[in-house]
Formats: sequence, structure tokens, C-alpha cells
Amino acid sequence: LHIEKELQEALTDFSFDLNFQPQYDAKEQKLRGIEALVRWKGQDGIPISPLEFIPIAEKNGSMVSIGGWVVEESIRTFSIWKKKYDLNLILSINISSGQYREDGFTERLLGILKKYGINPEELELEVTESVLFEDFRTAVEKMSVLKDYGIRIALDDFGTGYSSLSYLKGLPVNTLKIDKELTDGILKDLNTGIMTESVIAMAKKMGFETIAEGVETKEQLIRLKELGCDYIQGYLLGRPMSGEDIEQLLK
Ligand code: G
Ligand code: G
Ligand code: NA
Ligand code: MN
Repeated sequence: LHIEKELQEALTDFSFDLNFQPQYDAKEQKLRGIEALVRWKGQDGIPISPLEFIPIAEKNGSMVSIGGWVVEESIRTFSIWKKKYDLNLILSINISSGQYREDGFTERLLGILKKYGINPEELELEVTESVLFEDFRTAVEKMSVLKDYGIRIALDDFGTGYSSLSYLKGLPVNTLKIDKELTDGILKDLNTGIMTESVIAMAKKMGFETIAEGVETKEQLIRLKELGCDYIQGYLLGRPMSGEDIEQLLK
């Protein structure tokens, strides 16, 4: 309840912030893109994890505004870096299911891209399977429209939760993000290793790109490379960091 009240106030004085985490090519460890991650500090200045406040914001309807801010602010920031450093990178933005389902989502997004001179091909939307739950057909149609415009779509947290293989085959997504849970267990747990290997092999055959999340050790990186995972994200190669720190990396 406390957080809920503070969230309302945060919305009016916009005390949100963005961090950015780099994504790298698994083979050469060349920068592939940057994921924008929302950050929020409560009134006492203590950071509150998105894992905690996003579900609350989804429930009380404020996630659409917060997410809208994330979209415009990350694209605006990315456009500055693009000009300054002549970049050829992908910007990944997490989209909540409520945000994704909003009428006019695609049109607004295209408007923002145009405003800041970012090509649709430079943008990847990270959605979780939850966008598919309420109305599968409408959600997939929206994906197709986005994809037709050139916007990339990644399925986040893949391999956990209710992940089902049955719907994957017809899905107009570009990328599967292998969940940290799979990365964590890849060398520790026999069955998790088998699952990760199978998911990557299947994704490749189905034409999806793969990004492994939460890569923390060199051994995990080596194994993922062996399995043919395309991209790597995690503390080993780069933590979520401020815009200033990302600029150091882009220079
Ligand atoms: O980076 P961090 O550990 O704080 O992220 C925790 C979770 O919050 C992750 O699952 C991430 O996808 C999600 N998240 C981070 N930023 C955003 C955002 O801007 N929008 C949405 N919808 N989710 C986000
Ligand atoms: O689900 P999503 O990919 O959006 O999650 C991103 C979240 O994972 C962020 O909260 C980010 O801080 C966290 N994260 C990114 N890399 C690592 C990592 O190597 N280890 C751990 N523990 N968390 C990570
Ligand atoms: Na994500
Ligand atoms: Mn994830």
C-alpha cells in the first residue's frame, strides 16, 4: 500500500530513471545492443526493484504511463548516442503486457521512432509470454504488424514459467531470450543443461536468434558458445549501468 501511494507520486514528479545493459555477440564479444531497464527510488532514496513495483503498477494501471515514459526516454537517449557515436546497435525495451495490449501502441511507437530518427530495425521489444495469455490471436496479429514495420520482437524469460513449445512455431518473433534460470543451471544441473541445449538447437532450426541472459561466468559463456547461442547478456560482460557509463563503453 505504501509503495502504491509512492508510485502515484512518482508518476507526477517522474522520479524514474533508466539503466542500460549491454548485449554481446557470443563469438567475438562485439557489442550487439543495449537493453533499457527502468529504475526507481522510493522517497527514502532506496532503490525498489522493478520485480517489486512493476506488478503493483500493472495492477493499479500506472504501468502504461511508466512504460510509456521508458519507451520515449530510452529512444530519445539512444538517438543522442546514435548521432554522437555513429552507432549500429539494437535498443531493447521491455514492454509490459498491459502496455502491449493498449490500443494505438504500434502507432505511438512508430511516431516516437520517427520523432527521434530511429529505424524500426534498430528497435527490439522484449515481451514475455504473458502478452499471449488473454487473447492469443490479437496479440499475435499485433506482433505481425510490428514485425512488418521492421520492429524486432524478443520473447523474454524463455524456458521458464509456462513456456510452451506448441505456440512457438507460428510466432512472428525474432529472438528468444534464454532465461537466467537456464543459464544458471547449464553447468550445474544435468536436466537444465539438456533443456538449454535443446532450446538453443530448436530455436536455431526454427530461425530464431538466441540471447542468453544472466551469464556470470566464463564457463557459462564457453558452453553457450558451443551450443550455438548467438548473443550473451550478463554480469560477466556488463552489468546494467547508467547512461554515462554506457557512453564510456560506446566511445
Ligand atoms: O534489471 P532488473 O533486475 O531490475 O529487472 C527486473 C525485471 O524487471 C526484469 O524481468 C525486467 O525484464 C523487468 N524490467 C526492467 N525494466 C523494465 C521496463 O522498463 N518495463 C518492463 N515492463 N519491465 C522491466
Ligand atoms: O527479464 P530481463 O531480461 O528483463 O531481466 C533483466 C534482469 O536481470 C535485470 O534485473 C538485470 O539487472 C538482471 N541481470 C542481468 N544480468 C544479470 C546477471 O548476470 N546476473 C544476475 N543475477 N542478474 C542479472
Ligand atoms: Na528483458
Ligand atoms: Mn528475462
